[in-house]
Amino acid sequence: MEIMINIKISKIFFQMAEYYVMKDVAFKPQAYERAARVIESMDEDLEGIYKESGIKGLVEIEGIGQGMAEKIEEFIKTGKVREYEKLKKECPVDLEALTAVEGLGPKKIKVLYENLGIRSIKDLERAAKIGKIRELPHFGPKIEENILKGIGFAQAGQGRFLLGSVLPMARRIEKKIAGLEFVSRAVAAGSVRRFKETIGDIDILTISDQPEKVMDFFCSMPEVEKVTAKGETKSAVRLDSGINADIRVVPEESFGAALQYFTGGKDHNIELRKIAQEKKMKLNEYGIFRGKKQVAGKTEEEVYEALNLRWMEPELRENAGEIEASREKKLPKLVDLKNILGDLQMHSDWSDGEHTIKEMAEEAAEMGYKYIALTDHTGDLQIAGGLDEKTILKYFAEIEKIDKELKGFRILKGLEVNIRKNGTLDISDEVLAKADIVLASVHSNFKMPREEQTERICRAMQNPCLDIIAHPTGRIIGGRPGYDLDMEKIFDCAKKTGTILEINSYPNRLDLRDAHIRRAVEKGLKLSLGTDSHARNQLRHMELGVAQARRGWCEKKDIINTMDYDELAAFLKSHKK
Ligand code: DGT
Ligand code: CA
Ligand code: CA
Ligand code: ZN
Repeated sequence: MEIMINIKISKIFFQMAEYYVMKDVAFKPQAYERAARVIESMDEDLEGIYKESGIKGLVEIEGIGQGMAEKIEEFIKTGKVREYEKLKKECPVDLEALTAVEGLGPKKIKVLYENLGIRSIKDLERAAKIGKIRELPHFGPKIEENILKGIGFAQAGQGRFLLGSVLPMARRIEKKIAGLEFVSRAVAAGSVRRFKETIGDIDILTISDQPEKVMDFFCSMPEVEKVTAKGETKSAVRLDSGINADIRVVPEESFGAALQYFTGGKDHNIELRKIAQEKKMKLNEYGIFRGKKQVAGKTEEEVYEALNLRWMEPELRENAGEIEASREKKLPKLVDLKNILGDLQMHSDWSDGEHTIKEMAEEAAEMGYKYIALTDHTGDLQIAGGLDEKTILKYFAEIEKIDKELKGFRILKGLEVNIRKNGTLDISDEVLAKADIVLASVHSNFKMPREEQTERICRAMQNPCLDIIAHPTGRIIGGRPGYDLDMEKIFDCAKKTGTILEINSYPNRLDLRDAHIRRAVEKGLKLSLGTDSHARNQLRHMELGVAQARRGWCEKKDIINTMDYDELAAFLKSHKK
């Protein structure tokens, strides 16, 4: 569950922290950042707390003082925080755009503004291209080069939204509209239905015999910020979260064809249209036609069948071999969320998580899982409260204790250890041998040359205690590209050593990405799913990882968390070669 108001307020507080850094104000940046983090990972609705117990209730939240609580109240009442608006107005630079460039924080941006007058991405790009940035103290040619790379990346992500934030909105709208008495169906089609990792806009499709009423309802939903077009059967709006949504009402006899068409992807549709033409038929959003006669269109299944194809899951529709596979009856039987029996990456308050081991376990048990792995950070990673070897033993003892208390539910003693620059792990084999499951990942030295970075990870995989490489490429969607890796080599090395690769389900990671997953499956590798949760509400992100796995053509057998506990425990003892 994502709570929209919490997300909005935490975003405002994060930005206020940055503005205060720019203004050289002491303490406030830390205070606002801390509050923003707490709010971001809360699973209670701030508005609910406020309605129930007012400012007093808000002040009780860790990290929220009186002043902060008043700003939350102001936002709930007016939709605005005046101090934030004022800061934004006073700040001469486009902080939001500039901080989106990897490696640029408010402190660096301040230096860039004061020395070179950089206010926007355009200014930044110009200065980097003519070599002005390398001359600044503490910058240098390497940072300049990274800024140029970062700009390209930040712009590529512009105007797109994470699936993880769009999905709850799309579903809420879908549900509201489907619930209207004059609507018989409402479905979010487009990239939302294909579960793409980022979404351009939301495309809602409905069946109704009173389209004008649907348009009125849609355009006056409370989350609509602006109506950009309102027609008889089609409308488009901008939502207050910044994303566009459009809606179409179609007749029942065309619904399947419309759903197929507006689900896309575009390249998949173009191929289908070619097939229709070869068969002397015409395919469009109203149906398949031979001359003037509609031969299919009411359901998606009949549209595909009219083309001698089998219906296929939306996640496959990217014109990446699925049409051939469908014709030859070789479509994969995709893994499903209900096949997942446990979550294999999460953090507790023993390192940088918000909740206790017990709270995480109880939440997971409530979700219907049979087991989880607790995988707190270790050693070198001081900022994330990494555990040293002595503390790890206590942490394991605590896990064992809680494991005994919970009936019908198991907790694996796990760790997420750091892969050092030379490919060794930051915890000794002696301690790792006491764990049930060991994840390892790169959390430092992101910018090593390809060969060295690849070698570093391959070397780590040689360690017999290491089970899983977590978030293998390190990319952050809209944040930074992954480490420079030779993925073929990584896959070969994983195969040779029997190492599992993770599909990290955190909304801005989704790492491995779909194309990598597909290749890993082709190579016969085993994959694991982990949410990388740092709070219990984040366990729900599993759905995003499963969607990514499906986009990578994963079947149940490819994912180790589909095994039951005993099978998995035995597998973890024997998979390394
Ligand atoms: P997005 O919104 O950028 O995340 O991606 P989509 O796939 O939702 O794309 P969108 O919203 O532009 O269009 C929705 C669907 O409509 C798309 O998946 C396929 C269909 N579509 C759009 N443009 C074309 C086109 O030029 N040709 C065909 N055959 N289909 C199209
Ligand atoms: Ca779309
Ligand atoms: Ca669209
Ligand atoms: Zn990590």
